[in-house]
Parts: sequence; structure tokens; C-alpha cells
Amino acid sequence: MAQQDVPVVWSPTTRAHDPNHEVWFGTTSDATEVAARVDTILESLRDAGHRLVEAGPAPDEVLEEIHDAELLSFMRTAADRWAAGPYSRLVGQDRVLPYLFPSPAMTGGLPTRRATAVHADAGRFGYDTTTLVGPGTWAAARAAVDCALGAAALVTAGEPLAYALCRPPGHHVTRAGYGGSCYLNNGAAAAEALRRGGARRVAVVDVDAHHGNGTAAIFYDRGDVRYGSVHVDPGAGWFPHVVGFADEVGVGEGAGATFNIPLVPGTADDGWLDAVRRLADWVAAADCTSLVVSLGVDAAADDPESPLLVTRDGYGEAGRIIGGLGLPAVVVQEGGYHLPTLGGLVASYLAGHASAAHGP
Ligand code: SP5
Ligand code: ZN
Repeated sequence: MAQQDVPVVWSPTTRAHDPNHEVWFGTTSDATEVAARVDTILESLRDAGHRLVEAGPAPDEVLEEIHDAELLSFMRTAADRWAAGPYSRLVGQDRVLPYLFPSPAMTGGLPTRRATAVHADAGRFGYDTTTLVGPGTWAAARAAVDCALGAAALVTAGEPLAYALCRPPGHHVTRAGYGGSCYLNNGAAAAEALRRGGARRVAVVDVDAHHGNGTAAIFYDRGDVRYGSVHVDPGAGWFPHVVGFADEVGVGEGAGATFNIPLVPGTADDGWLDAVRRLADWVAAADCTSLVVSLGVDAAADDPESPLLVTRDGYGEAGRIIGGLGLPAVVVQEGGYHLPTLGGLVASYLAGHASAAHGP
């Protein structure tokens, strides 16, 4: 089945980030975004007959375009700064977690300095308590970007569809802040790389259960990269809580280039696929030349991180709808946390996308 043979760009280094816990409601709980995700997805895609391609190291230029230099240098050095401090002796852990967030709520308009202690400085970049930075985090997050850039390079070279097994995920990372189990924005890197490869207008279609606040923010004032997302309504109490509403439509040159479709908790295939069709129609109407799909499969019914009730067949149909746009596409892995079904959901989406893109 030649039409099923999608290049799967992955890297063993993405396993180097393996958080054993997160801080949730002030207590320690098991980590959600674990390294085993890579292996279960890899196994399902290999079994489905796709072609595994190991990512090589990509240059920094695209990353430096989408992220502030200070976030990159924090991410590169934070675990070493933590290791050089007293934390291992004091609290017995090797992962960076801010204990305060130097927001305007704290400084109230005063002139501010940078905190010297990493446990305070981390709050300048990290915006939640579930996203710990450990010794392998930089290597893994950077390797995930290599996967995204590798897949984008294949599509730029003429491949109609490529999948990037990015992990940790990326769509919650803004220009200068990280959170939501994400450290570097893989999908934004893919979109920027497609632009640099000659694509005139790129659409990012984000079907993760959560609004991709990072990707949305990075491109909010740009018209050349559009961002459309279907996600559980943040107003119903779901991450990212404060953004992702339907009235966020972009600014300046990006006016009209953002499209958010929030759904009520409990929405199943019918309502979710209607939203996916509206996103596809919106992309088709905008004269886009290339696509990035932020493929979170955490909208699935059995996923612990969202109240949406999408099925495996629903993901297959979403693939057919989005693949039916007929645009060259980079599919970037985002969330999806139920290990027993994770790989099958990803495979179902890709099969749908490949069949619609290449014809039956
Ligand atoms: C990429 C992505 O899907 N990020 C999801 C971020 C949503 N996180 C919300 C809070 C996580 C709470 N996890 C509690 C599970 C107990 N360990
Ligand atoms: Zn998600």
C-alpha cells in the first residue's frame, strides 16, 4: 500500500526527557507526558507500514526566529544551574520548578531585576507547575524540533505528507514562555520552516484537545501563517483557561488569520468533526499553500487530560477531511496520553489523511 507509506521522522534523543512527576493542585502526582509515548507511537506506525526516518541535527535559525534568545538560553542551561545549586540536598530532586512567578501582580509597576536564584528566575519563563525541566529536557526538546524541521524539509523537497514524532510536545510554548508539558514549539518551527522553504501561506490546524496558545500567540500578528484550532472551551475551566476563545481573531496583518472553535465538555465525534470541517473550509477559503497539523489525540474519549469524546474512527475521519484539502502537510505530534490507545489514534489519523491526500 504505497499510499500508506508516510515518512515518520523521529529521534531516540526525544526519550531523554522523562519526567517522573508534576505538581498539580500543590501536590506531587505522576507525570502525564512520559517518554514511553514515543515507543508506543513508533510501534503503531511501524506496524501500519510507514517509513521510519531518524532526524538529523537541524540548524538553530528557525528556532531563533520563533523564540526569544532568553527562553532558549534558559532552557539550555536551567538543569545545569539547578544541579549547581543546593536543591538536590534540600529537596532531593533534579528538576527545575519555579516557586514564584514574577508577574506584574508581584512587582506592581516597580522596576524589576532578574532573580539570581534559578528557583525564582524560572518563573520568568515557566508559567505552570506541571512542566518541570530536568537534565535531559533540553536535548529531548531540541531533538523534537529536529523532527519537526526534518519533516518540514521533506515536504519542502516535494513529499506530500510527513509526520514528525515530536515529544515533548510544543503548541503551548509562546515566544518567551513554556508550560503545558511543552518546552519548544515544534509546530511553529515547522510552519516557519515551510515559509522559509518557499510556501507563500501556511495554515496551522490544531486538533489537540487544548488550545495551542503558544502557536496562536507566535503568529497572532502575522498573515502568512494562519492558526485554526478546535479545543475544549477554556471558559468551561480547561487549560489554557485564559486564552483560546472564539473572539480572538488576530491583529494587524494577522487580523482574521486566527480561528478558535471552543467546544463544550462532552462533545463527541459529530460536534468535533463539524468543527474540523469548519477549520478545513476556513483553510480552503484562505488560499493557503501548505499545512501544519498539530495532531494532539488527547480529544479521545479515553484520554485522561480532556473531557472530549472523540473516537478512533473520528480521528480517521478528521484525517480524511484535512487530507482532502490536498495541501502539502507536516503533521506534528502534540498531546495524547492514554498509552494503550495512543499509537492507534495517531495511526488512524495518518491513514485517513494519507488516503484522502493520495486518493484511494
Ligand atoms: C500538549 C498538551 O496536551 N498539554 C496539555 C496541558 C494540559 N495540562 C493541564 C494540567 C495537567 C494536569 N494533569 C493532572 C494529571 C495528574 N498527574
Ligand atoms: Zn492537549
